[in-house]
Amino acid sequence: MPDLQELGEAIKRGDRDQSAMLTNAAIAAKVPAQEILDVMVAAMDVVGQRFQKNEIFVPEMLIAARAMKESLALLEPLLVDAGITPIAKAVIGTVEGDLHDIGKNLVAMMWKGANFDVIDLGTNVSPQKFVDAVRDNNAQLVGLSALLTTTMPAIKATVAALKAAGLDTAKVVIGGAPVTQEYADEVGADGYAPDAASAVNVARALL
Ligand code: B1M
Repeated sequence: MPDLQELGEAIKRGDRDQSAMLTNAAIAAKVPAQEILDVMVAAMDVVGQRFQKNEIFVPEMLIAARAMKESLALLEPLLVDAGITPIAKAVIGTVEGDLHDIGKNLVAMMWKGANFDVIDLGTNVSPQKFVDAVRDNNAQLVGLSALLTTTMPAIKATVAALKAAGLDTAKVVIGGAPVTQEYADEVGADGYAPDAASAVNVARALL
C-alpha cells in the first residue's frame, strides 16, 4: 500500500519526483482517485497556512504548486470519465490579474469528467477574452475562478461584460477560496460552488 501521507509531505516540500512517483504508485495500487486528491489538496492547505504565518515564502509555495500540478496531471485520466457526447460546451478561466490555476484546473477536470466539452482559457483572463470565447464557441456554461480578494472584482467585471455583450444565456458559475454565495448573488452570477465536485452539481442544475 503506497504511503499517501508521504505523498502529502512530498507536495509540501515541492519534491516533484517523489510526489509523481508516489502518485503513480497509488494509482497502480488502485487507491481511489478522490482519496489521492484529498491528500494533495490538504497538503496545499498546509502550504497556504505556512505562507500566511511567514514560515515559507512565494518560491516555496510555487514549487509545492508545481509538484501538485504534476501529480494532478497523472490523476487526470482517472478523474475524467470516458464521456461520449458532451452535454454542453463550457468556457473556464482564472480571472484577470490572478495566476492561481490549480483549483480552476480541478473544476475543468471535473467538468470534463461530467461530460462537458471544456475550453480552458488559462489564467489572467480578461473580461473581453471570456466574452470572445463564449461567443465564438457558443458556450452554455462559463466558469470563473479567483483566489485573491484583490481579483474578485474581475469576476464582477466579467459577469457585467458577458451581460453587456448579450451573452447572458450562458450560465456563469464562480468559485475560489475568497468567493461566496453572497458574492455570487451580489455580482449576478448564476451559481457558486465551494469546490470542484460541487461545481459539477451546480452546473448540471443550471443547465
Ligand atoms: Co497564492 N495566495 N499568491 N500563490 N496561494 C493564496 C490564494 C493565499 C490565500 C495564501 C495565504 O496568504 N494564505 C493568498 C491570498 C490572500 C487573499 O487574497 N485572500 C495568496 C497570495 C497573497 C498570493 C500572492 C499575492 C503572493 C505574493 O506574491 N505576495 C501571489 C499572487 C499572484 C497572482 O495571482 N497575481 C500568489 C502567488 C502564488 C503562486 C504563483 C506562488 C502559487 C500559485 C501557483 C498556481 O496556481 N499555479 C500560489 C499558491 C500555490 C497559493 C496557495 C498556497 C494554494 C492555492 C491552491 O492551489 N490550492 C493559496 C493558499 C490556499 O488556498 N490554501 C494561496 C489548492 C486548490 C485545489 O484550491 O484553488 O482554493 P483552490 O480551489 C478550490 C476551491 O477554491 C474551488 O475548488 C477547488 C477545490 O475543489 N474553486 C472553484 C476554485 N476555483 C473554482 C471555480 C469554480 C468553482 C470552485 O467554478 C468555476
